[in-house]
Amino acid sequence: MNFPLWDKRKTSSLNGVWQFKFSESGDFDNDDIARIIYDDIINVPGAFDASPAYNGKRGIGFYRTTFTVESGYAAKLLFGAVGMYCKVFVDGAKVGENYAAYTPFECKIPPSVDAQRELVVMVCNRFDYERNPLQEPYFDFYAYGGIFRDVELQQLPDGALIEWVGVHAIDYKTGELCVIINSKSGVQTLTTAFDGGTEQLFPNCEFKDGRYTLNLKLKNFQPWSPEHPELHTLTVANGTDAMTVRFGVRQVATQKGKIVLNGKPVKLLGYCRHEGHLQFGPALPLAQLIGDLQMLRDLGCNFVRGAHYQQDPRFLSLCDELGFLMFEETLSWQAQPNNFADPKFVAAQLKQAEAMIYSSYNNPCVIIHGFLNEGRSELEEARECYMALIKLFRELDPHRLITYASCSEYNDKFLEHIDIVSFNIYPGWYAHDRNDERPLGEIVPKINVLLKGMIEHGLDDKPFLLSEIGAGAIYGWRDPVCAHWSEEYQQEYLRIVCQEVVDNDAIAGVAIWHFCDIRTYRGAYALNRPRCINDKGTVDEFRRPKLAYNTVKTIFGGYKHK
Ligand code: ADA
Repeated sequence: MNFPLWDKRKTSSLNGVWQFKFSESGDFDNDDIARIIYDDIINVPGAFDASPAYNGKRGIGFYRTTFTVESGYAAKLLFGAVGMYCKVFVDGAKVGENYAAYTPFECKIPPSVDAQRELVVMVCNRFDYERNPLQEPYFDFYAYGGIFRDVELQQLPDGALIEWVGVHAIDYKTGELCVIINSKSGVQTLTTAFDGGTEQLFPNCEFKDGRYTLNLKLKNFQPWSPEHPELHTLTVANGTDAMTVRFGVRQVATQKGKIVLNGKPVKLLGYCRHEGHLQFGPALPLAQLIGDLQMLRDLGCNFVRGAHYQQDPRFLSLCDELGFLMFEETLSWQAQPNNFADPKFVAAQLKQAEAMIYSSYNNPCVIIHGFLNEGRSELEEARECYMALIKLFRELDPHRLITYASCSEYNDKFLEHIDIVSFNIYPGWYAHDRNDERPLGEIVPKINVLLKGMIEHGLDDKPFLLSEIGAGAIYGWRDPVCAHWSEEYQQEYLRIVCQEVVDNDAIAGVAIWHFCDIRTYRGAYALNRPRCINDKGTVDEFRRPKLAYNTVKTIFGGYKHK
């Protein structure tokens, strides 16, 4: 079941078949949606440009459906994710817009005398930096268009709404919790209940600036951990509205170069994972989300880095249930000085980061928050943006570790401000020595140079994470000379990486690049991406295991069924 639940709102899913019109030349500024003639149907959620009829097309997809809300009631539409950007219209009037492809957003719908309402979403997948500074054509993953994730309708009760509830553990041993509730300012009476049990009453709760904080104590629990992913629910009600969230009691910290979960060091063994599939784009069916985690579990992983954007909330929910640890990050790829100098870019980064913090606040699986993958963090021009993001994460969610995946090594200017030093490195793949026919010997020395650097730069109290490392292999390409792109080369490569990570105490973890093959550039940027696919998956785009699969599994230890 997906959380949160709003027990007093009439909710319904708007997923399903919608009317559709695709326009290659459509004008995103033209709000006259009454003129649209819908000549097709499409699935929601889904990426229209991953569907056979509109594969690879860029333009505007007009989506139309109807819904009902009792006459006189206000409502809310909750969109899980719409890429690349969109405008939302109800009964012909604009009720919202969104310019961050993987970020959830909501639109408030005013009451009407008519129960039947019309919903149109204008979805554009054209690169347009002015509107959408978060996605650019040079990114190494395909930018899809469509309503990617669930759409939910909520009919709202009259009165003060409970907008958000966040729970975090003050003490994972005693079960002391801090509960933050966002609602209307003023005095309210609240009730709370753990796991659907006895209610506790809290009269005279004074909400200031729309927020009230309660300290509660959960009894009879065990801390959440990969070995024991125990989850609980908390229902907060105010007479008018009620919200149920699911959480786990756990604490994450760093200590002497280790990541520490509930007081014990944990080594992170896992993969970076784009949410992608050739047939579905980023809108994966539940069976695929579960299938991906079954494979990761089978490999012996306990860790996923969600690259390079917020992953499906259903995926996070499954990670909570199965006990995976997550590095969650916002959408960005190799941001440049022109981006950092642009207030529009910085504002968009902060906005999506804030939305990510609120939406996954209660997922115990998320232990690390990240941002700006491979931004130019070696440049002074990047400082303002990095520092603003670090400040935001520290203020809104001080209970998680923060990092960013850097490719600047020790030229990086901001490592001292984050909790984990995370480096993306590709020794032996984008090899230093291009004459070497088998540059696998570069891998371990490179890791050791970086580890030495941690001491030299006074960073050795921080954990060291290999946030990316990997090699490409084309599925089925076997080669007796074990050349680049062969399954054999990737197998050898990952054997060395995984063994080093497991054996070397100074490495806090690895997120191998990458779990599955994924679609990327179509233009000439793809000249080192055979098939226009990033082939560094340990499984291919249809999740068929390559040779390296069993090697990683043997070293990581595989999964032992309980
Ligand atoms: C980078 C980047 C990834 C991917 C990878 C690669 O480190 O962060 O998104 O592009 O390189 O495959 O080369």
